[in-house]
Amino acid sequence: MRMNYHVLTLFPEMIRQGLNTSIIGRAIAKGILSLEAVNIRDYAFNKHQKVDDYPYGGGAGMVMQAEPVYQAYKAVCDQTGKCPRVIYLTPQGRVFDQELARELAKEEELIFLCGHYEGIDERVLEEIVTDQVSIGDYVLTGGELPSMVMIDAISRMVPGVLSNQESGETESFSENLLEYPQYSRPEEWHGCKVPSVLLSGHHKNVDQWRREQSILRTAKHRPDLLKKAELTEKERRWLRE
Ligand code: 6GU
Repeated sequence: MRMNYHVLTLFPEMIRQGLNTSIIGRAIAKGILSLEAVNIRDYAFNKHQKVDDYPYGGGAGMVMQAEPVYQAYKAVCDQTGKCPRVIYLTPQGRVFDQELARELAKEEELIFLCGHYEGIDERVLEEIVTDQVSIGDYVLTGGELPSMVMIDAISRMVPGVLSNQESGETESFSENLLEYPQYSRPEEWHGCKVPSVLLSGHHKNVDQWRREQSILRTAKHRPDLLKKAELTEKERRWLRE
């Protein structure tokens, strides 16, 4: 089943250029994903193609008007014959994580609504938005980069997007542990040697070392994740030592 993304934006080129390379570009070329960037400006209802206006009540900046956003949304619904979930990218939303990526990867159509300026008229948000999502606690100039971040994370959970070789990674974060360190040739670089266990050929020892490294890294950099991670009682004791 193909995943069809529709991104409503004032900067469609940003979306097309940002997602046409690497793994996502390859999946689009293979037909596992489709990506449509809808220019909200094409649905402006005045001859100057203006899509923003001053905020009622005053204040700085401009507000994106309801009608062009609504018409762009309606065009996607008419074209697909469905009314897909609409994800509005906003710092006010629920913070995006791997669990939400996994959930959204099960949909067949997704609409992303990218705001700009001081935001979008609340009335159209109330009428069409099903999910408000933020990608973290910092402020960006628009929803385009967050929508691309979400599309990347969701797509790698869609069956067929990653090759067999790549798909070992689909489970990594579900364990709530950070990745172990990786090394490649040469054996010594700038006086630093590759950990000897990785050269030993003992697969069981390699696996155990990697597991320990993952746990240590998580404890050091993301102790919050460790609470959710599934560690054995033995591993928890070892970590306390
Ligand atoms: Cl979704 N939008 C904007 N403008 N800034 C953000 C964000 C979204 N998530 C984090 N910062």
